[in-house]
Amino acid sequence: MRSRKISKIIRCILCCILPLLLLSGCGSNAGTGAGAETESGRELVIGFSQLGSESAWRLGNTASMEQAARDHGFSLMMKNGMQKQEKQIAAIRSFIAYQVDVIVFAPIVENGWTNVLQEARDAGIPVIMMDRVINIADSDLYDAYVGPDHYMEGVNAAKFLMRKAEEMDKEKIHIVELSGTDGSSPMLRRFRGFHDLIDNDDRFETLETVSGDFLRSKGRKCMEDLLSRYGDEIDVLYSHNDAMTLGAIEVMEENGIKPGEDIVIITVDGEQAAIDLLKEGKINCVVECSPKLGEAVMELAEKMVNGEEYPRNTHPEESCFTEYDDLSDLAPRGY
Ligand code: GZL
Repeated sequence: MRSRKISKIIRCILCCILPLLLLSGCGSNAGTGAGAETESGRELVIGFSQLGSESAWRLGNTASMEQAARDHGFSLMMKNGMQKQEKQIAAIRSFIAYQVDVIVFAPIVENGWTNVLQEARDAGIPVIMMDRVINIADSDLYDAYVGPDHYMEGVNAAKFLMRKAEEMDKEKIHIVELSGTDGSSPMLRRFRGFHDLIDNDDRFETLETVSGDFLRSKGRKCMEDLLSRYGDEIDVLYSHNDAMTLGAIEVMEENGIKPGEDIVIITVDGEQAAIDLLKEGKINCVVECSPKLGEAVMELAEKMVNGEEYPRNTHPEESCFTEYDDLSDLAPRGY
């Protein structure tokens, strides 16, 4: 009995101190819970590799993970990959060395994860992929995915445009596209979902797709370049996230262009700032992508550790907000 108590105390100390040691020097933040026990009496430690802090969406996602870990009384050991896959791989390796109970990671890009996931598998640690998906030959190297369906987001963007085109009264509708981080699943799939519908319809022509890396600053820069190349040929902006859209809108307004009128704007995420602009008529369509994934992740982690059944894929419910909708009752977004 006494020795159980002592080992519990040691474990508690390790839970509190080791994460701090592991995190030191990497400039990231961590939400640490009390190292609570699951039903089976084990204290649950989650190693979480977040990919960066590039957008309000991402900050909302991090906050959701921290809040859910606190609610469940789990210890969350988080490392910020600062947009670098190598940093994420190093973080996952440190979680393996620490022998966390579950590894959660938001993969910055789709490729290049096989070795580190094999190492997690060899160590017997379950892995939850969160937010973005990967491209891997052996899909058994991760255990579950919690996150959106990025392909459907692209489809929803295209469906709005097809409806909008009916009232645009143009023979050809010229589109410019701001895409997200190259090689990332939201970039690849939002592109494909959109183009699978649009490219077969000769009303539409995509002038150019440029990567703004999901960053507001790059959204600005790309829009400046696009305007200097295509000027008022541009009828539509399709942007893979709100952060880039906000940057692009600033540039349009500086150039005397009315966003939402002179250029139809379709954006993805659903940050409060984008919804506000939709209500003001400066954005025409916001495809929702929810960052609030923490609760589903923690529930899954608990099931995994307790040996209960769990779903392989969990997608949050998402919708699409457009200028055709009554948004007066829309609750604050929280991100
Ligand atoms: C979406 C996610 C994207 C958001 C961006 O699942 O990976 O990354 O659209 C974010 O805003 O930075």
